[in-house]
Amino acid sequence: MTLIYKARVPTNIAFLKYWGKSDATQQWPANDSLSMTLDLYSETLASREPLPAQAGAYAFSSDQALTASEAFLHKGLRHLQWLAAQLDFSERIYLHTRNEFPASCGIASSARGLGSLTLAALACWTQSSSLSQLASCGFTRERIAQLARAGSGSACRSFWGGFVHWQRGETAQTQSVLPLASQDHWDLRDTIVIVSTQEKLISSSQGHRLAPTSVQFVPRLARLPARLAEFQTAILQKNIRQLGQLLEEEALEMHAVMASSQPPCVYMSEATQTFLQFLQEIRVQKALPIYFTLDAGPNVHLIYEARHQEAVASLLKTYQTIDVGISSGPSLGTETAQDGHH
Ligand code: 2P0
Repeated sequence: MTLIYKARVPTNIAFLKYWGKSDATQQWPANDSLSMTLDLYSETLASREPLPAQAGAYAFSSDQALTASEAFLHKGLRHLQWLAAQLDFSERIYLHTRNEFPASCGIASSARGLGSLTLAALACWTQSSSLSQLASCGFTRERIAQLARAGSGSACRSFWGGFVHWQRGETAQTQSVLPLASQDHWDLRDTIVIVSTQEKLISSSQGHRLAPTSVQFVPRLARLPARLAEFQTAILQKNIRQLGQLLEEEALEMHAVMASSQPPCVYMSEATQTFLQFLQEIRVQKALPIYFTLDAGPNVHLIYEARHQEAVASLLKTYQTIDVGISSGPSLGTETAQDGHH
């Protein structure tokens, strides 16, 4: 019998965006960010025994890639090796990550992917079968989030449910992640409209490096503290119109920084523009409070209150969509398998 540690970590959508780093080696963001944790997960299975590779999944050992096909392999393997060296865990472990929705669909999967990889590896190395057991081994949620951050900055926000604030702090060492409000606070939804399933040409890490070359980067940083306060108020007061206005302003500003970087990174496509025009029209016609935000890609996230779910679905009948609610955060458990098979 093989004991398998199973970590599920959700993704998140940034309301206030992390775009640009003050220090890439210490993974220190140039600004605070704020996100909503989404009910869309990556699951990583970890074991001391080899795990069979399965279609659509990745498997790693601490020193060798077993199967993989995408950029995630490189990022994940590098992170696993970094974790082992950082924490002095030399035992070889096997990991197998799968995304609840295919990563090939162009949906940012690095926060949940790197988050679940980190959680599963730590559970396996410390033989912890729950989050509380991990905490008693010295791996509190805060510490796990900080370790995951090294793999992918946005992953640190995925360790809490609801609405989450990543504070950059005064120094790289004093940055922290704080929950702003729980998943029960406000029943918002995110409908992701898939306008393109193409892999992006410029990785987020490259994009972060280019951000400071935009003339709009420094003026943006000056505006962000005030915008953060407004976002916090809109969320705490559940003011959807204020939230919507801030979301759109922020998403377009991030894309303006991207597009004015040298060289430019253009993540929006013609299909994105066409969809945003369509959204503007239906908003006028139907007077529906539905707002958009964007990630580092062409797909559109529609944020709205859950009571409008049916109306949104009927408007988007001809589009490919993923409709998600708010997550309560990660989970950790164990299962057993015969001879390393599961
Ligand atoms: C965010 N994004 O706040 C922003 C908005 C994309 C657009 O964080 O280099 O994969 O691993 O820290 O976290 C995507 O970047 O970058 C991202 P690294 P990450 O969600």
